[in-house]
Amino acid sequence: MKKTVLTLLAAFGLALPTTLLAATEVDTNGDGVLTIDEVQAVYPDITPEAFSAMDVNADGALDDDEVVAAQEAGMMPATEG
Ligand SMILES: [Ca+2]
Ligand SMILES: [Ca+2]
Repeated sequence: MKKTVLTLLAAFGLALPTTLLAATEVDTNGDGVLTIDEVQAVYPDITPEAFSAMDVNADGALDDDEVVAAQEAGMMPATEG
């Protein structure tokens, strides 16, 4: 699956930030946003308080922008490669 995505992206000449790839891996149900359950499954150290801090619009899930912002702020580890 991931290889297919990467191949498609390469075909379109797009460079996808590693942060988005990491988010895709964490998003186990593939709905495009990360719930606290999905986040904690990968990052058990992230507390509900930290999750709330990352959930800027307080809708109970992290979208791409929120994940990128959290990773840039060092609140969520960015998985490399
Ligand atoms: Ca999800
Ligand atoms: Ca949100």
